[in-house]
Amino acid sequence: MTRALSGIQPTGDTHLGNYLGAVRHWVADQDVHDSYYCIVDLHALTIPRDPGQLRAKTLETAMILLAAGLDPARCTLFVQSQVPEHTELSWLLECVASMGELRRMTQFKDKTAKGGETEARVGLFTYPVLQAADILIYDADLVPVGEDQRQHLELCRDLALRFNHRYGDTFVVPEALIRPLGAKIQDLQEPARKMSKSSESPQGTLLVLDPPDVMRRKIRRAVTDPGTEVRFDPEGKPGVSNLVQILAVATGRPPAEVAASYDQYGPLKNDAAEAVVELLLPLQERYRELAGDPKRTAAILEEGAAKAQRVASATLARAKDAVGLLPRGRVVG
Ligand code: AQP
Repeated sequence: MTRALSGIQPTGDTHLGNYLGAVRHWVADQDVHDSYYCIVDLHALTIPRDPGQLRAKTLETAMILLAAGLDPARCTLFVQSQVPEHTELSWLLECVASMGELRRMTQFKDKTAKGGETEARVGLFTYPVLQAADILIYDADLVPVGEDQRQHLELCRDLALRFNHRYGDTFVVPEALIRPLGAKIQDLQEPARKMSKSSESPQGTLLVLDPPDVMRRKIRRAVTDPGTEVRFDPEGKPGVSNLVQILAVATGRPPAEVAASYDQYGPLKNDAAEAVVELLLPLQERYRELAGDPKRTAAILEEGAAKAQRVASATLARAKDAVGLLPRGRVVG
């Protein structure tokens, strides 16, 4: 069975982009692949964060994933920092990665564009290597992600190939699994930018836990484009195409067919809003049940971390051996 691995940051409120671009596929993939999903809390430390909020968001994110349909009997769900092997492997990979390739990461460039590099945390520069460790440590064949992660996945593959070339076959070289539809949901107020947990656009970010009326309002107030024609053309009509895409994914229809059934923006917005409400209501109901019993989720995460650690420690031992680190208690002749 192929193995899949993916992660989500507890950096804020889980949104429609996370759900359509990643989480819904994770749920479907559980029965297709040996699936590992982690809440990547260490990545959240790359920018300033309130400790209490980070802890709360980590648990909340786990509950959202369970509410979306992840089933601990069919996948392994865990918190990254509870499996310390990730950070140890990350060091080995940092000693394989080059400054030049990390400097090319567009997310680093974007996030340091405002304040400059000097004040940026070193972790913001190196976290794509930790992400590579998150993936390689599980011998993952596939990494289901949204479009924004394509460059990081390329880096992960390069590091795996270079490590294998330098030290002998150690890692599985993974493939990014980016589905054509829903992989890039745009901000509802700024359709040129992707919907993101860390953006400063509350009206542009539709949260999976938003009350139905708030979801409806956000979609009805979504920024559209000049003219009145409804067509799926993400370059020429980014706002309308975003709504068409959301409705297409929510209803399982091709975007061109969805676009062809509207000749005004208003009805498109109404139908997109209703489709999203219908899509997310079951998740919200299950979330409320889970939120009433946080110990249940903590126990699932504990079990997930133990299972993940068994795989991670074996891969880490292989990698340490490959680079020539002396194992404890062993004399090498
Ligand atoms: N807008 C999106 N459309 C489709 N997929 C998306 N993903 C994220 N945004 C979109 C996918 O969701 C998974 C989890 O990603 P994340 O936790 O990095 O989400 P985020 O909203 O991007 O979080 P942040 O904190 O705002 O991160 P930055 O600032 O780095 O963008 C991934 O599979 C991702 O592709």
